[in-house]
Amino acid sequence: MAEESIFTKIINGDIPSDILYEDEDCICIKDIAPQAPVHVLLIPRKPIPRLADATAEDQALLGRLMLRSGDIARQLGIDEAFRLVVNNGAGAGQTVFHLHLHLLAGKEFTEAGL
Ligand code: D5M
Repeated sequence: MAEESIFTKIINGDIPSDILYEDEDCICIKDIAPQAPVHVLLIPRKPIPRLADATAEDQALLGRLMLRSGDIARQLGIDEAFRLVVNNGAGAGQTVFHLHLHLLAGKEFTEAGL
């Protein structure tokens, strides 16, 4: 079996974390190394390693994650301007191989990167 990701450990409560939001599908935590004044991670409980590993079976889950990101942005008061980022693969900067959406806001974004 593949080793548990740090996010699975957080989801299981094995590593303490400030959970801002959670439901049956996902949790939302503050990023430990924020790249913007607001930087949270939306993490599905299901440990899909990379977006490219998601299958048709995950279609509804992926849709719900997108909808949740809008809800969380509203809760955080950043729904007028935020950026949603998914890094897929080490070459794209992915360091934790458990799918997660970066929700970033509070600064001016001028290009496609973080
Ligand atoms: O993003 C992985 C992100 O996960 C990166 O921005 C740091 C963050 N991270 C790593 N460990 C933790 C813990 N323990 N709490 C909160 N945030 C964490 P990637 O897209 O894989 O580069």
